Amino acid sequence: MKEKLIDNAIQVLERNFQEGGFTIPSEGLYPFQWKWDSGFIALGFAHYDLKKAMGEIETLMDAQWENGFIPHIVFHNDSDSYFPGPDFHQSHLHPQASKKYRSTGMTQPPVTGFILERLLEISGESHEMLDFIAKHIDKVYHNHEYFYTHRDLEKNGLVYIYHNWESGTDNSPIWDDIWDTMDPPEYEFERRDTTHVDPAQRPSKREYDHYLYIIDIAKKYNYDDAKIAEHSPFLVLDPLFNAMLIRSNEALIKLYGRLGGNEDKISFLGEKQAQSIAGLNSKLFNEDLGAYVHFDLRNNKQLLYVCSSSFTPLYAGAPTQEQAKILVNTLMDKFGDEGRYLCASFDPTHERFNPRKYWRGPVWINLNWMLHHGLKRYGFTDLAQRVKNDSLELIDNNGFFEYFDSRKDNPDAEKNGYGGDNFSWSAALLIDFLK
Ligand code: 9YW
Repeated sequence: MKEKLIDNAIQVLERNFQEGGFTIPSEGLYPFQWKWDSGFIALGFAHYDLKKAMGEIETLMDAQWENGFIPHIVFHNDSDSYFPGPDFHQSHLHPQASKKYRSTGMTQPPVTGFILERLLEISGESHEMLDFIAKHIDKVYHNHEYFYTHRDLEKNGLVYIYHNWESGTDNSPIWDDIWDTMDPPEYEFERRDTTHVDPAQRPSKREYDHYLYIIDIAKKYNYDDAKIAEHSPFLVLDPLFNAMLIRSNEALIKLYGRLGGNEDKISFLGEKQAQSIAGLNSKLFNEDLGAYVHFDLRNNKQLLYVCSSSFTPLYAGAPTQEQAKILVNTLMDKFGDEGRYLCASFDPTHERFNPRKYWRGPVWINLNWMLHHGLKRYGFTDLAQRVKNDSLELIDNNGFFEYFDSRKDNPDAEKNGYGGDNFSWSAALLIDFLK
């Protein structure tokens, strides 16, 4: 079974690999390069083709803006199968945007640092990979500097996101509270995603109105960070986003140490790292819920929901051992029922849970990958193994889907795989799990 699955996963990656040297997440549905997808995809390639793994990161970093920002979608190519495309986003409005590529003016979780660290491991510490890292590490550092300079409003080491697409968890029920504070215009546009995927598994038209409206506000201010922080109705501290930054800081410190020199950078990152961990634990940990939660900066309150992002600080080594135990109890209590695969993307005991709809309940393989490594890091070996086994079983039973139903006994469908098929990070992370 193992070899067959790996072969199939390789086929998915090869089919999604594009001539320009980058990989799309899923044919038709997502026809461009996405930032955090690229990181996970590189891990899959690294197990059988290091050149492609390096190319994936290189093509992403090539679109970095002068201020260190890395966009969430790079439009290397044209395609009319996705909305909103480059004409809507208009990244050129920002004076420091890439002159080489069109992109979006928003970003996604900062995975690149820890991906470089994992690539070095997978390569067996090869000289080729070390040279590659030496060539690219300063760009990732510059990206972290960007976050701490422009996105850390309270100077407590926590960086904000200004759009739900920046979170990576696009239509999480958590954002419903923010949509309640807004009343965007009714946009007229042609949805493309619902021509590829059953609309019951995708966000609603009204949700899209909110997504587009926030982009319009950002465009009005030419994607200026300070103006966005002042005017965006969506301004959130996300535990997943900040955990990825912390985990990537840790990786950069380690990699700079390995390369030698760069003491000033190591000390900057070390200082920020301590602040970010303290910030996460004081501002985003909720004792009553026993989990990390999101913080709505615009309305100055914690958003009191538990979702798969709530556990990602484990992967970053941010919680104390005591907090880690609390997190595991919450995980088992709300998500861990034997009748369910781990880990639903939103609290299955909550009324907003929907087992079929995108980020409102289904299981996602990249979140499971981080959860697996986080649990291992804190010594919860059996539970980590369960998360890995569940991920493999879901893929083995259903195929390389984008997301999966967490119910083992799902009455609604024969298939439990939803969204895009032949999805790149599901394939890539399966390879990383199995190798
Ligand atoms: C969209 C590409 C992206 C992921 C996101 C996921 C989805 C795209 O697909 O968003 O248009 O809704 O939510 O995390 O990077 O795979």
